[in-house]
Amino acid sequence: MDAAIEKAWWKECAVYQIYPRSFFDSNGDGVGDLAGITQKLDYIASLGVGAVWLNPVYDSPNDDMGYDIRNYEAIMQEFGTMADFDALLNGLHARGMRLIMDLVVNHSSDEHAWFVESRKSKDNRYRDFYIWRDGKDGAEPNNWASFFTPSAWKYDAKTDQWYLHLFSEKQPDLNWRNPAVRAEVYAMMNRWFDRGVDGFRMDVINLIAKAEGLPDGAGSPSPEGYVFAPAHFADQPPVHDYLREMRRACFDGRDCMCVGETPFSSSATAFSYVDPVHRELDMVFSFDLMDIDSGKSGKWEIVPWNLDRMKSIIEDWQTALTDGWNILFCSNHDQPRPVSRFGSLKSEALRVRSAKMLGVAMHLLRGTPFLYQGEELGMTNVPFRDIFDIRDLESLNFYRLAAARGEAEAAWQAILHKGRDNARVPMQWSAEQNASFTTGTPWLMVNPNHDVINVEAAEHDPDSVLHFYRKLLRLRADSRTLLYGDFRLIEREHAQVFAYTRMLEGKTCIILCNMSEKTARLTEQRGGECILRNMNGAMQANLLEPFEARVLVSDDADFDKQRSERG
Ligand code: TEU
Ligand code: CA
Repeated sequence: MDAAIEKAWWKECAVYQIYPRSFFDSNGDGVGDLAGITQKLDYIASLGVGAVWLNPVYDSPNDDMGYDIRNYEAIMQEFGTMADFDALLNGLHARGMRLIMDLVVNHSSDEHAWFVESRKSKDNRYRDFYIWRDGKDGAEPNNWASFFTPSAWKYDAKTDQWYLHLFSEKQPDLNWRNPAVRAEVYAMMNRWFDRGVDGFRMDVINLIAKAEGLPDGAGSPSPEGYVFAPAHFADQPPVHDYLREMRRACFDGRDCMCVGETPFSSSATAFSYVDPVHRELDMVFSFDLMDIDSGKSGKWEIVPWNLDRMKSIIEDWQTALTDGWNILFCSNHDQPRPVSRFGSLKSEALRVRSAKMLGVAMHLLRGTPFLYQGEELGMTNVPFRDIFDIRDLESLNFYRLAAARGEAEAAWQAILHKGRDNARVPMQWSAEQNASFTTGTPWLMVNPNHDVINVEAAEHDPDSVLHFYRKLLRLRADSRTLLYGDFRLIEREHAQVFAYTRMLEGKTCIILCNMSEKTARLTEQRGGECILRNMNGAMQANLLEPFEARVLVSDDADFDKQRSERG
């Protein structure tokens, strides 16, 4: 069996994503920090994860919460010191866990020394570290919209030119065509590797090459008259050249995990990045599932998601990456909480059951599970009171523009549903004040439901999402069938059930998830021993209770052996 499978630690472990600003505050300033994470290392280890992905911790003015880096090799003052970083890294390694850093090199902060120099003059040696162009007829060089602002260009009077920023004005895009930029980035990455980090999650890495000549985008313009043009800045051919160069310069010879965040990539394009022949990246984050409830005009146009589409997306990615490897996730710092989005809050019992079901549905697929902090508690979206509770510039900019068009209320409803702050409120440690996240004033409000949803309560509740997630990850780790088995969709036409099998050398696991609030009748009897279920009570072979998840196994000697060994 092993001969047919290319095993790797980063395929077998689960990864826990920590948003440091909101994980735990050790010094009472209301902002999470590295020392706070170190204080929680035993909790993190107790989840059964093999690695931690830290959102950016580098020096930053925090225009985009750390995704605007001012110094790639200094720690953000609010998060602590490099000594705090080393203590966290050593603490993770001492517990057999690895550390994955967030690498944001499509753009830097406009306060980065490179950009401060670059904007000084057209002949400055750093001028070409960024993308500067003359205007056209007194306006922007092209019609591109940015993710966060109407135009993707900002005029700089000092040199009478415009610079490109696909995100905020304080996030100028780096010019990856410039070999000096690439050399600086690779050297910086190698210094972090030499410090002991175990890999990188690379922010929007498929956007680092822009189309030759920066042509205007086609398609319907935004209300402000700009066109969002990923056809000209996503998955451009030079990205492969840069990633292969990066692998040679940084990854080769190292036992590391390097994953890419690749918005807009199709599963076929994703495979071109993770194809084992070149293995530019080990795996990528897909957006298809995260955009399942986005309308034509983007994330703020909320449309109902449907199960048939979810099934076809998952089957597409599982199939396309059969010879590659998938990241399994439904939660991160940019996305609303999955239990609010795909589960049920109709009752506390259904919140707990549907949160567990979503964990089974996602994390027993073929790939590496990425859990986002609080997912293991079934944390929910937040009842923000008004726009003044919001901190994320993506939401604030969207709201301001919508309000100017008289659409404030519709924008507010969209923010409540899909604003990124939903996932960024403080981790809920207890029912105490501020959920025991801080003894100070939290930088972002704490969800009032921390009185019920918190780590302390979950530890004392054997039926909590937390205990279930631990079981789920252990079950996966103990079974080569769940780690490396093939994926096959079953119950394809079922309107309520998402189900699939994982098979390896005649051993089969059947994963059954009723994603609806009604009892579901399976189309065929599903035999086998039930080794995991997200609820107690009588179980009928071909009926699934609302939001019930069930894992069946057929004569899989692995489980018997592992279970008897574990006792
Ligand atoms: O996100 C990239 C990205 O595509 C997001 O803008 C996403 O589409 C949007 O947030 C959905 O609401 C990465 C980081 O994860 C994000 O936090 C940063 O703001 C962004 O890049 C810029 O660095
Ligand atoms: Ca702090």
